Amino acid sequence: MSNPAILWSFRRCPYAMRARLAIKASGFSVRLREIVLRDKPAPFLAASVKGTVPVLVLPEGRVIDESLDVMFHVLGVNDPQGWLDIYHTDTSFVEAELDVLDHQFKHHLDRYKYATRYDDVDETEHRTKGAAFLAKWNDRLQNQPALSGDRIGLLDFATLPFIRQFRIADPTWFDAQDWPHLQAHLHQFLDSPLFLSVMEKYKPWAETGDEYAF
Ligand SMILES: N[C@@H](CCC(=O)N[C@@H](CS)C(=O)NCC(=O)O)C(=O)O
Repeated sequence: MSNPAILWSFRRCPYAMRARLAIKASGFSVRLREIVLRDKPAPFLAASVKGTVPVLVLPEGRVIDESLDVMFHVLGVNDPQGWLDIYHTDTSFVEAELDVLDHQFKHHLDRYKYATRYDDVDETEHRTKGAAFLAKWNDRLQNQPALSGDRIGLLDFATLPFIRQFRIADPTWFDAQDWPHLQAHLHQFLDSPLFLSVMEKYKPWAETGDEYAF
C-alpha cells in the first residue's frame, strides 16, 4: 500500500481553508496534520522550508506548498462539482482575479486586520481600500449567483475565506455596509456543510503525533 498524502494545515488560516475546501470537494484523500504556527514541527519544515501552511505532501513525495496549487492539483484529479469550469472557460480572467485577491486585496486586509503588526499604517485607509474590492464583488453578485459565474466554484472558494477574515476584523462595520449580495453569499458559505466540515477542530500533531483522515 502506498503512503497516504499528508496535509499540513492550520485551522484558522484562510489559505489552508481554501485548500481543505478543494480537498473535501474533490474527495482527494489526505491525512491532516494540524500545526501551531509559533511551534512548527521539524518534519513540516523539512517538507517545505518556507514554513507556510498549507503544505500537501503527495504519496510519491512531491510537495505542493502554495494553496492555489493545492486547489488546482486536487481538482485536476477529480472535480465533481465543476469548480474549475470557470478556469477552463476564462483562464486569463481567473488568473487576474486570483492575483488581485492574493496580492492587492490581501495587502489591505492584513494592514486593516493586523494594523498593530505594522509600523505607520492607517487602519481606516486600508479598510477603505479593501472595501473597494468587496464592493466590486458585491456588484458582480448582483448580476450572477456566484463570483465564478452561474455556479459557485474556484473563485468563490478561493476568495470567501479572505472575505470572512475581513468581516471578522469588525463584524458590525462589515454588516452595516451596503453589500447585500456579498453578505448573503458569505453567510451561505459560512452556513454550508462543506465549510463546517473543513472547520472541525483537530489537536496539533506536534503534541499528539495524531493525524486525521480528512
Ligand atoms: N502563498 C501562500 C501563503 C500561505 C500563508 O502565508 N499561510 C500563513 C498562515 S495563514 C502562514 O503559514 N504563515 C507562516 C507563519 O505565520 O509563520 C499560500 O497561498 O499557500
